[in-house]
Amino acid sequence: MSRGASPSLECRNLYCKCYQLKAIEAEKASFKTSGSTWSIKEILGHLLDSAVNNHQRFVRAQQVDHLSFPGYEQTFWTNSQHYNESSWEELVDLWHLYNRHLAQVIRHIALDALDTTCTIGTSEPVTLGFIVEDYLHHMQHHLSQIYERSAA
Ligand code: NI
Repeated sequence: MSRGASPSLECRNLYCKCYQLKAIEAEKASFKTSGSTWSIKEILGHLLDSAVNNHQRFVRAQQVDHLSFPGYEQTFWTNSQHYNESSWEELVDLWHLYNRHLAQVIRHIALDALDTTCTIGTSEPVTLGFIVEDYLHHMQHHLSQIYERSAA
């Protein structure tokens, strides 16, 4: 991966996010406005689900010419793992360390592997490079959502 392509995964940046997340009180992190709306813990849990699914894509796509991989049903994933019962601090640590590892994975993807096409679930094929960018945008989107929610 070209250097600097994933600034949001740089160690210092991740550490900073981790610090900001831990500043949110656990009680606030588990607060649900309604049964169907995710709490802050569940949003971070969703980001973990995204991390573990994308981890598989990042690695598997480097081994083949074309990757076909299942999608994941996000509501089922968050509900079935009961993230609201998790310790907030442990959840943040898990998210932090997992992404530190993913930063290493992404850093070592060869440039030509970024062109490998991937079909995820029933979606149109996209390149591995797109999947990496999309992973980072998706993370930023939900982190902003968490910060907004925590400030409310
Ligand atoms: Ni999402």
